[in-house]
Amino acid sequence: MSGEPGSPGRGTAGSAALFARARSLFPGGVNSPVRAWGAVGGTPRFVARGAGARVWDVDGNEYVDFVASWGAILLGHADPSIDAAIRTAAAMGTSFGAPTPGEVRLGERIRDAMPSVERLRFTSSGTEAVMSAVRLARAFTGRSRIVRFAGCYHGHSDALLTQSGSGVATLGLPGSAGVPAAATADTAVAPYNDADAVADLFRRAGAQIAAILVEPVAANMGVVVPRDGFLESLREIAHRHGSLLIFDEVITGFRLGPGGAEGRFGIRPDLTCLGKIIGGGLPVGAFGGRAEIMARVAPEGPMYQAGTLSGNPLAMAAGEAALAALAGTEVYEALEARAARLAAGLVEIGEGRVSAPREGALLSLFFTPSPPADYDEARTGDPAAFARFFHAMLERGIWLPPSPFEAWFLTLAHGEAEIDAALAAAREAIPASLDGT
Ligand code: KE4
Repeated sequence: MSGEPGSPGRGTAGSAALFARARSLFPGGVNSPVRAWGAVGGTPRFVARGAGARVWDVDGNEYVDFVASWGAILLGHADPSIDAAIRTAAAMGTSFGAPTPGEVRLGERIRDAMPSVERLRFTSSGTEAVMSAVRLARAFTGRSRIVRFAGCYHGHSDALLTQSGSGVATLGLPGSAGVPAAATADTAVAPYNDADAVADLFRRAGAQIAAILVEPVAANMGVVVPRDGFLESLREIAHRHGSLLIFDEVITGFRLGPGGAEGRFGIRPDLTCLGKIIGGGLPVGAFGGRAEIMARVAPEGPMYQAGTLSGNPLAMAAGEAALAALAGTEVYEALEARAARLAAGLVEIGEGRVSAPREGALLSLFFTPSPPADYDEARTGDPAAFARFFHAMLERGIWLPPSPFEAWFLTLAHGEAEIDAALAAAREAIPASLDGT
C-alpha cells in the first residue's frame, strides 16, 4: 500500500497531489474548514464519485461514507430520482431570478410536513436561513438579544460565532477573528440542557430577549440529545416572556422523521430553519414559521432579506425529489433501526470506555464513559484517541466525520452490510485507539 496508512489498499498519491495544488488556491486547501482534517491529521481524501452509501477517492479507494455531505445526502449518493430531477430542470435553464413552479411545490411539501411552518422563504445555505430568522425575530419583537447554546452551530454569521460547535469546535477556537465585540454583544450563551441557566438569563433581561435559538438535537458538538423537559422548558420560558423559540433544524429537518424534531418531540417553535436534505445535496436553506411573523419579511414587511439564487430551480427539483422519496414513516423506521444497531454495537465494543448517544438516525461516538450532556462534557473526550480511531476506521474502509464534534450521517442506502462493515472495523479500531496504538 503506497502512501500514508489510512487508505484501504490504493494509497493516497492522487489526493496528496490534489491537496498540494489546493493549498496554493484555498485557505487550508479546502472550501470549508472541517474538510481539512485538522482535528485528525493526515491527507484529506479527494472524492472522485459516490454511489449509494459509498464514495471512492481519486486513488480508487472505496469507503462506506458516514459524512454524506454533513447530512445533506439522505437518499444516498447519485440517487437516480434526484439525478433525473436535476437533469430535467437543468435542461430548462439553471436560474432565472424569477419565481418558478418548483419552489411552490417544494414549499408546499415542507409546509405540509411541518405544521409550524405556515409560510417560509428559501435561501442558498443554512447560514443564511438562521441569520435571516434571527433578524426576523428581532424585527418582530423589537428586541435585540438572542440566547443560544455553547457547542451548537448555526452557520457562520457574525452574531452566532461564539463558543460554537462544528468547525469552530474542531479547530478549538473561542469564536472567530474579525467578529467585532459589537456583533456578539447581544448574544448570550447558555449550557445546552440547562433550562435553569436560560431562566436566569430571562430573569435578568427577559424584556430584551428576542429569541432562544436551539438545535433541538445538538449535532455539532458530537450528538448531544435534549434531556427530558429541556425543549419544553425553552418553549414555556420564551412564551412567558414574549420571546420567540427558533428551532435550527438544518440537520434534524427531515432526518429525524417527516416532521423533523418538531414532529418527533411534539413541540411547536415560532420559527424553524432548514437546509441540507431539503435541497437533495444542492445549495439550499429555508426559514419559516408563524404567518404573522413571516408577514414582516420584505416585500410584505419591513425586514429585508434577499438572494440571487434563493429558490434555485435545480435545488428545488432535487429537494422535491428527495422529499418525495421520504414521504411516509417506513423509511425512517428502517433508517433508525440501523442507526440503533450501530450505536449499540459501538458501545458494546467499547466496554464502558466509549459512549454513542443517538436520537433517531443521528449518532456519534465519544471517548467518554457516558454520553455528554453539554459542550463542556463533550470536550472531555480524548482527541488523540478519536484521531487514532478515525484513521483506523479509514484504513478499514469506513470514512467518518473527521472530528469528534460532528454527527455520523447514515443514508437510506446504508443497509445491514454497511452497518456490519462499520462494526467489524470498530471491533479492531476502538481497542487500538483506546490503547494508543
Ligand atoms: P450551511 O451554511 O453550512 O449550509 O449551514 C449552517 C448550519 C446551520 N445550522 C446547523 C445546525 C448546521 O449543522 C449547519 C452546518 N453544518 C455543518 C456540519 N456540522 C456544515 C459543515 C461545514 O461547515 O462544512
